Amino acid sequence: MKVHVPQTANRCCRGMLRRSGLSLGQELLRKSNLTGVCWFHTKAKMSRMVPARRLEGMDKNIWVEFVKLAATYGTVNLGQGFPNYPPPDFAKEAFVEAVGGEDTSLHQYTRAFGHPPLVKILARFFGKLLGQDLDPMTNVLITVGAYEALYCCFQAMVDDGDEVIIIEPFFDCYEPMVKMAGGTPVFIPLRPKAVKSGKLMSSRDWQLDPAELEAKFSQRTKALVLNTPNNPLGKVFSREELELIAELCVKHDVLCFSDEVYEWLVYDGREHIRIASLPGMWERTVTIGSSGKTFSATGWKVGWTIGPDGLLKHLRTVHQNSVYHCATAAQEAVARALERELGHFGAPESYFVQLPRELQRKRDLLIRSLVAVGMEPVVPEGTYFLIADFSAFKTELPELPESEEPCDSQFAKWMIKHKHLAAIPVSAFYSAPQKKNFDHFIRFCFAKEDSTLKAADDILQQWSREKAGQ
Ligand code: IK2
Repeated sequence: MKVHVPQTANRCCRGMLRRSGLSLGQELLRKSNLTGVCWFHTKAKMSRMVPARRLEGMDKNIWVEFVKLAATYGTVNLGQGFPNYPPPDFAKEAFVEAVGGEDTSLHQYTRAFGHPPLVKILARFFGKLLGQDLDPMTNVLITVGAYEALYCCFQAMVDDGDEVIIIEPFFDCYEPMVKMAGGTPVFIPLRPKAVKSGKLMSSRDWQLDPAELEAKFSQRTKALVLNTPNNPLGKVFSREELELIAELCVKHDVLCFSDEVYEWLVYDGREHIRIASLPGMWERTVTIGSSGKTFSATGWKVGWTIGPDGLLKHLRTVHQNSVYHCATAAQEAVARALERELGHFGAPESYFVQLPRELQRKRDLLIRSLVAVGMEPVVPEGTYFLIADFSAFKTELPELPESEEPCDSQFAKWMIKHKHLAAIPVSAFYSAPQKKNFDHFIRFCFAKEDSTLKAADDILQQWSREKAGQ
């Protein structure tokens, strides 16, 4: 929505008003008294502790809040997305060798834009997957997890006044990162189709409306963020859906930041399609990956971007002036693990073949537990998350005072404290206007040992019996 900026406001205030959207803009106008006196500057004079304007409204973080809650109440933790089983032996051994082996250079800095063995193997691997001849030095950039990859994309390519299309539900950091870069997020929801009663909904039933999507593109659209398979829904975008997105990106000359961190985690024979492989998309797409998700080692924080040099050179500028470098030993370990995987590509002993098979089994275990107690899961085609409708359990919540806090957030907190089971409220993956429309879902992570899933099942069944008054 366009914000009216009075000529009287000074430059600082005008920029802030443009960036912050209507509601905050109006508030600032009120505080600035339309006199041109910048409220932020007045405040700043009062205290050196006032943070930079770009931090306005960014202080809350769902992971910080829920990780703390889960730890405080000693829960069975199906909240944050990390496996509680170990990475595969070959990856662990590669890390141990990197840290404890003869090559002491692995304890020192390596090439800023990526350890040579890692960028080389990634170029070979993704060259094959994307049908491109990749130069390891210019088409690959190593980052501190996919988080930094996303940050580099937005900081490098999004300018004041640019719009970025984000498909909802979305991984929560996209919105603050776009705003911190000075851009305006433009949201488009995946809309759930009604399913026949008695049938479980699938993440495939959540779809974009093509006309609604097209209407989101404007002269100011700089980029679209795609996340397939999608966190939190588990949706794997089909070829037709990706072709529609690609067609619009090409037509409107828009970039695509494609977050594909769950690329190997697809189920029921579904195929993960890389949008950069579609016609006209390579030159406008940055593909983002994560060894944390790929090798079940989220703590290693090795991520990557793959794309044309014309885009990646700008991401390198952000990287060299912020993070500069990622842990060498971790990069070496990921390089060796990918080397091993390339040698077994598509074979039964490949971790990328075994992991999704194992996770599909875990997904089905959790689905059975939830269905048995009357929570309605949306069956995910990918990722290691599923969302479940907890409406049948809403009555469990005590009468709470009128609150702005979405119902799912209140419910998830209550469940952690009283049932010692952690999940994440799905409203955290929505923009403010949509939160209340999707606040009857919570997200569970099923990348857990069977014993953890069994412990969750015990809690749910016991709770269900209590609820039924048995
Ligand atoms: N992109 C997506 C879609 C992610 O899900 C993540 C990791 N999220 O995990 C937390 C959770 O949802 O519970 C990232 C990017 C960041 O990946 P990395 O850990 O490689 O920085």
